[in-house]
Amino acid sequence: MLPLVLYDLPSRLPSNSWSFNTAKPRFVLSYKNLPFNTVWVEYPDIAPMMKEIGASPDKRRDGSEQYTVPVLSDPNTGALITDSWTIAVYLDETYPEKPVFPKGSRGLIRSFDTAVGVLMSASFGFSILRVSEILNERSQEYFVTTREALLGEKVDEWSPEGPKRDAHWEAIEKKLYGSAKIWYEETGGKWVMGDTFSYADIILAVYSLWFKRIYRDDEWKRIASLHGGKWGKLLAEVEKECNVV
Ligand SMILES: N[C@@H](CCC(=O)N[C@@H](CS)C(=O)NCC(=O)O)C(=O)O
Repeated sequence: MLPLVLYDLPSRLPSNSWSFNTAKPRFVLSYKNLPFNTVWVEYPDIAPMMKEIGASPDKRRDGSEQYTVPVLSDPNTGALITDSWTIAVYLDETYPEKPVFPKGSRGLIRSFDTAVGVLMSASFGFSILRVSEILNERSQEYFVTTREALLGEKVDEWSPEGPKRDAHWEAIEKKLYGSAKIWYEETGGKWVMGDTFSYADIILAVYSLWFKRIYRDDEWKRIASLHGGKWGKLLAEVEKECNVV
């Protein structure tokens, strides 16, 4: 089998990868023991490179188009796929061993993916401030400029120390607490689907990974120790299940 190719965003971190969107296919590939290589793409290079390889743009909620990563290329089938969800579905259909969508669960997990994304945006200003600090220079410039335009605020107004950042922390702690309680305590099992591991667990774990990578050590410790240490433990358990080092 030829190795698949995952297009991902680099950073200054020793681990390089940091994005939750690209971590989703990374975890699925590892879970299924599929060999893959990574092509690292800086933000300003995403659109030109994706056009060059013939990848489709992602559709935004307002219908406009944007080139994004993750993109997955599979030389075994010739497939070239944009978007973390579409990639997960492709991988489960093409390589059905060790499914990440247990029978009948795909529709629900699709809604779960959207819901968790909305939930995690509670700390948006603070999180993207930290993202801007770990990117390489070219990506950093692109990221700050595009996000300043999106938010209508300068980078130093995104989440300055004080009441605004405190509110971001309060929001994220509240949302994470509720998530852990509902999604894990309700099922009574190890995973969102009880005893069955699924893509839903990957969806949650990649946010823990994101916090761990982009936040400072003391900030990650604060997240990891919430709700009996749920977020730290969840990441470790999903990494183990997915054979991610
Ligand atoms: N729906 C997409 C979202 C992907 C996405 O937003 N990717 C970001 C990186 S984490 C991106 O490529 N952004 C391009 C840009 O900001 O120009 C997915 O889940 O794959």
